Amino acid sequence: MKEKYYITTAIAYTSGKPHIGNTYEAILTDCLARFKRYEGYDVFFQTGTDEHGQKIEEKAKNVNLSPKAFVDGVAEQIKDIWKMVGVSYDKFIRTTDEYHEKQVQKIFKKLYEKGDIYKGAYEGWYCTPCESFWTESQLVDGKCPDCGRPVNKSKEEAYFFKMSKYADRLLEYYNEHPEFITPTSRKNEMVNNFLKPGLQDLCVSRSTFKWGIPVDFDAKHVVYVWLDALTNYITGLGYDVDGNHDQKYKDFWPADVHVIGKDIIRFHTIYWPIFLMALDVPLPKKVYGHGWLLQDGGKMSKSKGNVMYADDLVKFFGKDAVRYYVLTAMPQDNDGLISWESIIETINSDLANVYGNLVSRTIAMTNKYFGGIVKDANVSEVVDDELKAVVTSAYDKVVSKMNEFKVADALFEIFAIFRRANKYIDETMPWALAKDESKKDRLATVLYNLTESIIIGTSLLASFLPDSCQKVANMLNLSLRSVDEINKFGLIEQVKVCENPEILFARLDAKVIMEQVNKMIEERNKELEAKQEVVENKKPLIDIEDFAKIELKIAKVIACEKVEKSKKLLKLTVKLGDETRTVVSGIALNYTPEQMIGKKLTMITNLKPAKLCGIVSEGMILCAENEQGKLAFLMPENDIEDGSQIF
Ligand code: ME8
Repeated sequence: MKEKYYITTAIAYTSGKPHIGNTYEAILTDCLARFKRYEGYDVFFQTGTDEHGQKIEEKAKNVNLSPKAFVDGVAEQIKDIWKMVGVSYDKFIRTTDEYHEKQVQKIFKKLYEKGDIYKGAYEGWYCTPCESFWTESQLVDGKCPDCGRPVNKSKEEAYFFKMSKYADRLLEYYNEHPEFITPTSRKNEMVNNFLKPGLQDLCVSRSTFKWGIPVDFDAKHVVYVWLDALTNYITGLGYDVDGNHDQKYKDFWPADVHVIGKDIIRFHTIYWPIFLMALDVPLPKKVYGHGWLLQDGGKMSKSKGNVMYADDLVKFFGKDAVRYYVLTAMPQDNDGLISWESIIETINSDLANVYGNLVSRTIAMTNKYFGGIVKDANVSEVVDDELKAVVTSAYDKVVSKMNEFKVADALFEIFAIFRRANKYIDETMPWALAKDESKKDRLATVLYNLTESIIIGTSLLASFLPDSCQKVANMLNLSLRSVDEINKFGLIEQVKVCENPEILFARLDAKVIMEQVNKMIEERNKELEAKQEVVENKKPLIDIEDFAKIELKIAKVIACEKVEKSKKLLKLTVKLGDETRTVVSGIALNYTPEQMIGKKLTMITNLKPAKLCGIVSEGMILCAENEQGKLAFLMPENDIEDGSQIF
């Protein structure tokens, strides 16, 4: 029976479209999963979305959607992007899935009944308009970091998890499993910064917002995100608090590895194992914390039009080129850099010059010299052994790099085959052999060795660049080589390659591409600015009761004069049925007093009186204004009496 292997990504927040940094993690995990499948494991690969919390509730409100409708949209968008970059997941879990929600409620209750969760109070600085708690250090100049308004010291009832109870057991687990946290350098950070100073209890419920899984025995509270989010790794397999687990859970838990970013290592190596200890569930074998993909040396920010998204990149360069770039751009343990220019450079140097060129040259020469037939004529030379040694030693090297999550290094080992094969072409000079009829057999062997090298390298590369590798195999009219045969050089008996090979990775003209990219960024920035304006001008939704507070009536202008000392103001005397009032209005740049006389206008009649340039204004005239400052009054469409109410 195949050995089981369970691998997961973090679940992405559904606060918006994921950028290339988030997508990197899905691509990385996909390569690891595909390679394990290739090695012969029975792999279960889970990814998904983290959909609850106040931030998401707010985002939904900003676009006038219910939180569920909002996360439905983003989850679909994330699935589309994962598909676009070829993420071969077995399960996409959403924290709004009914099964997950039910289990989280049961987990919460179990831990409460066990005494690990208790009711306490969350203390901090509270911003009433934002309904948010902040710690002292989060405040900006003592004010709310979101809206800049004053905050009050406040307390909120909340449930807490007793983290400290399990600290010693966790330390013991670290010591017994030195590779639990990978890279191991991150372990010291956890021990020294969090465990040694003493673990703080973790807030696991909130009552100031609604968008979360309700605590079923205390309706005021929703489960606060990490207990909800982390448990996805077991609920996705069908873990059941009451012990009626699905077969998947029995087969695949504990996870072989959780692949996550460096910013959330603490949650995965402290809180997650402790939750599991409290539930009496075995701990995952490994947490791998990868570095971050950074743009222009800094963090990606969605508020700038230059943020890089996988779908744009795929549109410009294709799926496999994007996969190749992000995987090679990330050095082990450190952050990687991404820019449009460096992607173009990498595509040209590695994919077009090294791999694509090797494949197209080999196929072209096979067609030219042998009518497309690859067949060994057994005329070997010493240089062949060097090539074969590189090709047949690659698999073991790749496995060892992949086991250490050094994916960029694994790719380097595979490309060593292609580099060596290109050098082999230079060394053997097939075009020279072709000129000499007596060297025809040697030429056949050279092209045979090249084809063997390509199909072995391509089979190894298929976990990383699945589509391109399949295309290469098709062009060679060969199957990708299975793991049992990956080190066997010389398996092809005879094959006829395709006549007109497709160009796999065309060389890109950086200038042309960058012009297109800059145009796209410019347009994107314009769109963002326009959206920003809409958001800024947008007012919150109001109830009909709010609207009913405003009294609107038809007012007829019976007198009008300029306000002295003011360029903008006119003083209007208006008639509202039996009543006469004075209104000061900022319309003098658009209308003369004479133009105003006799007009029937819309007026707010219950505004508190205000003094403008010494004149008491007893209401407000409504008018529309366009971007150029042009005004238009709102006037009745037939001759209705002044004083009429507007509803
Ligand atoms: O953290 N480069 O979700 P998320 C590489 N919902 N990886 C990056 C990155 C970058 N520039 N930016 C983010 C969350 N990531 C939680 C996880 S798991 C139970 C809950 C990584 O959408 C980040 O480190 O903010 C994380 O692993 C993943 O993308 C999702 O981030």
